[in-house]
Amino acid sequence: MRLIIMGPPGAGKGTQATFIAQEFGIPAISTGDIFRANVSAGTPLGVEAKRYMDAGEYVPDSVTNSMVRNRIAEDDAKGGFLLDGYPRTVAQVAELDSMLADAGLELDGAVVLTVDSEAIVQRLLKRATIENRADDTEDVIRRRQEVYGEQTAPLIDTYRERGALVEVDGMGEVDEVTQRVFAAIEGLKG
Ligand code: B4P
Repeated sequence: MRLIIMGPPGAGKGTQATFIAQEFGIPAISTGDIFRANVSAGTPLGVEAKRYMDAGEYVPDSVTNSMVRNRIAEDDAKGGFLLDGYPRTVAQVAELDSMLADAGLELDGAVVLTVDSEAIVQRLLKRATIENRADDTEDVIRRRQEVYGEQTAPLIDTYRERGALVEVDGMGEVDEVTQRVFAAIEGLKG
C-alpha cells in the first residue's frame, strides 16, 4: 500500500504511523523524523532545516522534495510506504504526483486525523516536558498551527476531490484512534 497521513501538528501522525507501518508491513517515512535525525547529526541538511523548524516554519520545498524522492527510491519502500507529514504544500503534492507517475505507481489513499486545536496545544506542551523539542513551545506551536491552516489544510480538499481521502477522529485514547485508522485503511483497500 502507498498511503499518506495528514493532520495538524500534534494530531498524532507519528504515533499512528508506527502502528500502521507494523500492521501493513510498510515503512513509515516521516519527514519530521528525517529532519530531526539530520539536526542531531549536525549535517548540512540539518543545519538548514533547524532554522525553519525552530521557528515553526516549513523547510523549503526544494530541500524536502529531493529528500523524499531519494527516500522512497530505497529498497524497503519498493513494496509500499506510508508518508508521515508529506506532502504539506501544493508544490509537494505536485512533486509527489510526479515521483509516483515516474515510477508508474499510484497512491492508495490519504488518512487525515481530525483533532481539536486547543487539545493538541496541551498534547504538544506535554511532549515538550518529555522530548524537549525546540518547536514545542506555546508560541511556536501556535505558529505551526497557523502555517498548517494556510498551507496544508487546503490539501485535504485536493485529496477529497480525488476520492482517496478518509477522515479519522484523532481524539481519544491512542489505541482507540489506531482501531479507527485501521478500519479506515481496510475501507480504502475494499
Ligand atoms: P512533524 O515531525 O511531522 O511533527 P508534528 O506535526 O508535531 O507531529 P505529529 O502529528 O507526528 O504528532 P505526534 O504523533 O508526535 O513535523 C515537525 C516539523 O518538521 C514541521 O513543523 C516542519 O518544520 C518540518 N517538516 C516536516 N515535514 C515537512 C514537510 N513535508 N515540508 C516542510 N517542512 C516539514 O503526537 C504529538 C504528541 O501527542 C506526542 O507526544 C504523542 O505522544 C501525543 N499523542 C498522540 N496521540 C495521542 C492521543 N490520542 N491522545 C493523547 N496524546 C496523544
